[in-house]
Amino acid sequence: PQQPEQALALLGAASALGAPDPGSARGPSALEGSGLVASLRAAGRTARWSATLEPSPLSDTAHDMRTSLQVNGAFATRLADAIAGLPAGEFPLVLGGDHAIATGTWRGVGHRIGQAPGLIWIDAHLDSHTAHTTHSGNIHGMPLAALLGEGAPELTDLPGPCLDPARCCVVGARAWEAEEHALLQRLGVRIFTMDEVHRRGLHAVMGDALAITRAGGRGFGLSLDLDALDPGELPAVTCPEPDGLGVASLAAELRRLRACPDFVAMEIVEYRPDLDPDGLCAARIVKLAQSALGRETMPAPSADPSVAKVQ
Ligand code: 4U7
Ligand code: MN
Ligand code: MN
Ligand code: MN
Repeated sequence: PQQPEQALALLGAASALGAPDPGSARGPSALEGSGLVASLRAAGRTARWSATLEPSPLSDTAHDMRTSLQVNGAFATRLADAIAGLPAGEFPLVLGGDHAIATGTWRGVGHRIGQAPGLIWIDAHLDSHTAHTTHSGNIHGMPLAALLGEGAPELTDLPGPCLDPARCCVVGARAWEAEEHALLQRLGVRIFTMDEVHRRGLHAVMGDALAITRAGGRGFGLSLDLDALDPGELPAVTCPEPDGLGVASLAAELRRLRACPDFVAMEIVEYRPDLDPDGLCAARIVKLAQSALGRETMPAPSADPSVAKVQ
């Protein structure tokens, strides 16, 4: 099983430097305020809020591409260092922020475990542009490419190993541009589109995703972009896309992670508290985190007394 004795170290990454809207920068404080730590403790885990990283105030201005790459790279480097510096035996749960923070998260995790982790990237998007192919100029559309060593040096020259494309996959994709799709195809990253999820079911797809990312490695992680979920249930994200995953069905699949001793880190990104006035999305995010990280419980004893008599 996932080492339930491992304490969860929650780490806020309060950056929206990669996104077109500043709203996701408030994600960590909103999730902290919605009782995430207490909910994880209620699910049987030891948990603490370790720290929240804020971007330097100087980086919070309008940017050209070079400056954008620099400020996002600088933030990612600080995040990678913070993760690498967590006490051994703690499990990092990183709360965004926009998805550009992933550029730092998974390099830091690799540094921690001494090897590139396998990575399941659950997202409506592919996030695999480079500075040369991006249509929007937004850095949160680039982190998977950067983690694979592709793109500008500001995002790739970080501590810790780059990812191995053979042990990465994307789940839930339904909106991308041709260039980023071509990049992942060339590198051999498996893409489980929403069409495939509809055809085969999320259970079968997640089974394949776990096999790919766990094979021959020392550990694997999950990067959860909340826009993978259906905007009908989780609208408080920067880039909602119709026809996404259901909260209940994803939660059911995330429970499988509890049984994995090689599950080494998780991140949750792109939450926009400014679009969640009643906190409904926050409650669903807490449920998803509990599903992945709650302590594995024994099957409930049978309520039927005749079963006990039969031995
Ligand atoms: B997210 C986009 F053009 N591809 O590059 C881009 F459609 O981290 C979207 O997945 C990126 O939320 C979405 O800006 C980034 C766009
Ligand atoms: Mn993303
Ligand atoms: Mn996305
Ligand atoms: Mn987004």
